[in-house]
Amino acid sequence: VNNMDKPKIVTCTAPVNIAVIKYWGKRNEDLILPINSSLSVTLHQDQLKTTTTVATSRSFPEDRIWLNGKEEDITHPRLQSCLREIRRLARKRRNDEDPSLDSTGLSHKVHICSINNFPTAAGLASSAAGFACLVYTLARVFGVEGELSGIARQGSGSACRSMYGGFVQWIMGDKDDGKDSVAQQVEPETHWPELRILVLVASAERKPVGSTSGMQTSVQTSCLLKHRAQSVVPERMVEMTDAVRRKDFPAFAELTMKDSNQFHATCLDTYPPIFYLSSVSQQVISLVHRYNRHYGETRVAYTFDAGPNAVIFTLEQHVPEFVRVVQHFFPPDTHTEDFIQGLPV
Ligand code: 2P0
Repeated sequence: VNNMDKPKIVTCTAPVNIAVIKYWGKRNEDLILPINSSLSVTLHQDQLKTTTTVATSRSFPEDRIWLNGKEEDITHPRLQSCLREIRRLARKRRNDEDPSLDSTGLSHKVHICSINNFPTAAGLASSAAGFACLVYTLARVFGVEGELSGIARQGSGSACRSMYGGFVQWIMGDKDDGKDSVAQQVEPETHWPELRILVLVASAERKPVGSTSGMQTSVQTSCLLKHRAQSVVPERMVEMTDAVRRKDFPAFAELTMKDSNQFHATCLDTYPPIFYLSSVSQQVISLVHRYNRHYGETRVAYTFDAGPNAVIFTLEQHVPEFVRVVQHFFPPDTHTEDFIQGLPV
């Protein structure tokens, strides 16, 4: 095999991010432009993450993709957007900056292989890590650098926030072409070392209503969502950024819980309504409030995305005790849902 025929192979990982000010609703479906800004915390690389390998070779007759070992449809419009945008930037770079760059490489087809180390589509932000990782890995393969969150956004909105570590905001922007709808780091991952995230998996099943169609119905039918996007989130973005900067846990925690609750309220205000929280989720919510009330201060916060699994924020010093409390009320090795429903009344 001569050098030209040798596949080029790059592997990268990208972590999940957890929104504390939620994204829900698009103003442009094709470009994935949101109706409000959002803010999230990106997990560490060694936790919930996607690992993606991209190989490129002149001997590949077509682009192909495998997700968790199963081949998927490469013609998916969002995948095509990401591939097209990366190849466009690669061509631009060759034309503008470095005409000596290997031009055959740009026309080579890719084989993409992506694996999550957590349940896919159970409301654990798998598309965020997935598209962030895809875009970053493709960029490395094709030698593209610079702002890539705008491309990740076109794969899945929340993916743009996983392009950065630490505390990240996705600025909604106001341009029609979406050029200003990008992610920006608010504080780096080193900013708040005491902050901890626990994921309480209430169900690892696929969610019944996907985020994309769920938020479409919400935009069409929920007046609460309109109010939230116009009159609530702008102020909360300022307050949350400030709480993060000051490492003010009670302020951060209270805003996080309120924003999760309002997001789920907009789901209930959607017609027909969408229920992502289960009875277990509701019990976790009650438990967190009882726990905080017991200490007379906000030590723990919950947030829920498009599924019943709770994401808990707390500080390092409270982790062992809170985990004991959770294990007490949700004993391991029981089917919690059956267990609770099976209790005598
Ligand atoms: C978020 N979620 O901010 C919110 C909170 C779920 C609840 O971003 O259609 O998978 O691909 O842009 O990014 C889930 O929405 O939707 C989401 P698309 P995405 O994390």
